[in-house]
Amino acid sequence: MSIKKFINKKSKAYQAWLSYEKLSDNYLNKNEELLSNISVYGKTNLSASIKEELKRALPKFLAADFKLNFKDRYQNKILIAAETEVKEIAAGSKEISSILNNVEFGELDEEGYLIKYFKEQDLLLLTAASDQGLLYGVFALLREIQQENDLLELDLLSNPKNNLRMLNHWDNLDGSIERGYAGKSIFYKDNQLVNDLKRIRDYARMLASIGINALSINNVNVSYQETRLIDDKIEMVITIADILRDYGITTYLSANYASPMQLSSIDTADPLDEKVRLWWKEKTAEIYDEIPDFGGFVVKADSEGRPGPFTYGRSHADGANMMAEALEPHGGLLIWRCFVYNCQQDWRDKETDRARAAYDNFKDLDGQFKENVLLQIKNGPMDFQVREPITPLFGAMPETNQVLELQVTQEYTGQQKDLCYLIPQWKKVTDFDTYAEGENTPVKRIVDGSTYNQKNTGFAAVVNVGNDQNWTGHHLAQANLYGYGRLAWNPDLSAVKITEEWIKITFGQDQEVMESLLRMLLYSWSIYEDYTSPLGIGWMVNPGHHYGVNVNGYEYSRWGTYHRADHEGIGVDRSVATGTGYAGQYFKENAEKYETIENCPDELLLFFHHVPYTHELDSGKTVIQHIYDSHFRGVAAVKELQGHWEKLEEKVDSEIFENVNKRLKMQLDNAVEWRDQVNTYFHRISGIDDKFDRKIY
Ligand code: GCV
Repeated sequence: MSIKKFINKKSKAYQAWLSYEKLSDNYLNKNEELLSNISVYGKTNLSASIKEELKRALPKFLAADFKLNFKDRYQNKILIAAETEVKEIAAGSKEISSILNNVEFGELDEEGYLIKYFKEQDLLLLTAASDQGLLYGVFALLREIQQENDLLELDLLSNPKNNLRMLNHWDNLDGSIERGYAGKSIFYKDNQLVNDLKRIRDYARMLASIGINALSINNVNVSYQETRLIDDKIEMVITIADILRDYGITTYLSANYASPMQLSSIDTADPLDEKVRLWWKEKTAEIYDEIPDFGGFVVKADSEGRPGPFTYGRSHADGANMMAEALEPHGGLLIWRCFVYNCQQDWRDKETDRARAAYDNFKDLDGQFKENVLLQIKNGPMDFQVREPITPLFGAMPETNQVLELQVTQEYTGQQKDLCYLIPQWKKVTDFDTYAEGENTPVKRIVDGSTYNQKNTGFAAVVNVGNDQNWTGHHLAQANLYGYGRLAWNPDLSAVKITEEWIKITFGQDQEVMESLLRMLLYSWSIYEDYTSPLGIGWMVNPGHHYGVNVNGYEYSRWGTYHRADHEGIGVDRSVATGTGYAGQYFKENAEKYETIENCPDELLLFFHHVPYTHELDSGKTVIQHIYDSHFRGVAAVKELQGHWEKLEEKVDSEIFENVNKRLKMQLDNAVEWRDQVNTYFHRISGIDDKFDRKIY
C-alpha cells in the first residue's frame, strides 16, 4: 500500500517564488494607497486569473486582514487594462485621454506589456495588446513589488524575444518521470490523472509568472499508455489543457511516431503511405475537436530505440512533414527533435563520432521542412553534459525553424542533490557566436527567429519538477526553473540580474542572504565541473541512472572507453586533420578555434583533442595536475557552500534551511567520492604524482 504524500500548500517551499511576503513598513508607507486602489478590466478566463492572482498577492503584501475590492471602473491609481479597453476608458475620461499620447501601444507585441507611472495623473498604467500580455504584466508588476522597487519610477516595456517558450515533461502515465528528481508526476498516477488538480493550477501560475506559454505533458519516449493520450485517454489531456489555458499555456503532446500501428490495424508507419497520412489527419482533427487550441506534437524519432521514418528508408523531413501536414489546417506545430544518434556505433572507425550525429543527420535537409515544423536541438552535440561545446547545427540551416533545447532537470548535473545552478551555463549557450552570418550571430539570435526572419522558433527545456512539496527536490533548484523562464523571455538578461531577482522574491531583502546565495548559485556550476568533468571530458558517471562517479561508466563503451585515456594521455580527437572531423562542422572561425590544440580553449580541450598528461595548459599547469587540483578544489568549495548556507540558518524558512542543508551534505559525500575515484584512476594510469603530494587513494 502506498503512503499518501502530505503536501503543505501553505509552506514557503511549496509557494516557491510566489509566496508574496508582507512588505517592509517603509515601502508600505510609500505605496499602500496606490496598491489599495486598483481597477482591473477584462472579462476573459485570463482576466479571471489576473484578478485571482492580485487577490492572492495584495492582501499578503499589505497586511493579513486587508480585503481587496476591485473596481471595474477606472479609479485613478493603478489601472490594469488591455489597449482596446484603455482607449474606451479614455473616451470618457479626460485624465486617461491625456496620457494616451505617451503610451507606446505600437511597440507592444501580442504577448508584451507596458507598466508605466504617470506623475501628473498619479496613475500607474499596466497595459498590453492582449489579456495574455496583461497576465505577464501583472506577474511582472508583482515581481517589482516583491523586490520593493520604486513603483513611481516604473517605465517598463517588455516583449518576449522568443515566440515559443516551452517546457517538456518527461512524465509517464504511471506517475514515474524519466530523469525526474523531485518525486512523482504532478499530472499522473496509476495511468489516471492525479486527484490534486489544484496543484496543476498552482504549477500553471508559476509557469505564467515566468512567461512560459507552451507545455508538452508526457515523455518523449512514448510507450503504449502515453500513446493512448491521443485516443481513448484524451479526456486527461482535455482536463489539463483546460487548466493551463487559464494561464495562457498551450498544451502539446509527445507523440509516438508509430501511433497508427499501435492504435489501429494499419501495419506501417511509412510517412509516404496514404493510409498513414490519412490516419494522422483524422486523428489530429479529432484532437482539435476536443481541444481547439491544442499546440501540436513533439516527436523523438529514430533515436535510442524509438520508431521513425528510417525504418521505411524515408528521411526526417518525410516523417516530420507528414505529421505537420495533419496539424497545418488547425494551426498546430510539429516539433521534431534532433537528438538522433546511433548509440551502438563502432567508433573504432575514425570518423564515427556521436557528437557529429545531429549535424550529419539534419544539415542537408535544410529547406525541406514545412513552415510549421520546428527542429528542437539540444544545446550540446552529446547530451546535456556539464561542459560541452555548442551544437554546430545552430545557424547551419537558414531555411529551417530552430528551437534550442536545454535540460532544467539535472540529469548529468547533480540530480537536484548537488547544487548546480545552470543559468551561467545557458548564458554561454545563448551568447555563443555561431558566425553563421558573420561575426555577431549568437545562438539567441538564431532561435529567436531574428537572423532568418522566422516566427516558429524559440526555447524548449526538460523541466525539473515533481510532486515533492518544494517542486524541485533541492529547494535551490527552483532557481533553475525560474531562470529558464526568464531567459526564454529575454536571453539578454544577465545571470546576475536573474539570480538577484529570484533571491529577492524567494527570500526577501536581507543583504547577507543575497550575498551568500548569489555566491553559492553563481559558482555552483563551476564547482560541480571541478569535481566531475575536467576540461570538457564528461560522461564519467554511473551507467543507467547517471548519478555519481564511474570513470568508465559510459554506457556505450563496447568499442572502448569514452575518454580514450591510456597511460600517456586522455581526450577525444575531434579535429579534421587527425580525428573524427567534428570540429569541421562549425563555421570557419569556430572550426579553426577548435581544430588545433593551441587554439582550443582549455575548458574544452579534452572534448576536442587527445593530449599527453604532461601537456601544459594556459594556466601553466599540466593536464594531470589540473585534474588533481580541480578535484581537490571542488571538494573544498563544497565545504564553503556549506559554510555560506549554515550562516543563513536564522534568516531563511526552517523547512527550506533543512532541505538545502541535507542536500549539501549529500553533495559533499558525492564530491569526495568523485575526487578520490577520478584522482586515483588517473594517478594509476598516468603514473604521475601530485605535485603537492596530497593523499590520493
Ligand atoms: C527521454 C538522454 C536521457 C534519456 C532521454 C534522452 C532524450 O539520453 O538519458 O533518458 O530520453 O536523453 O533526450 O531523448
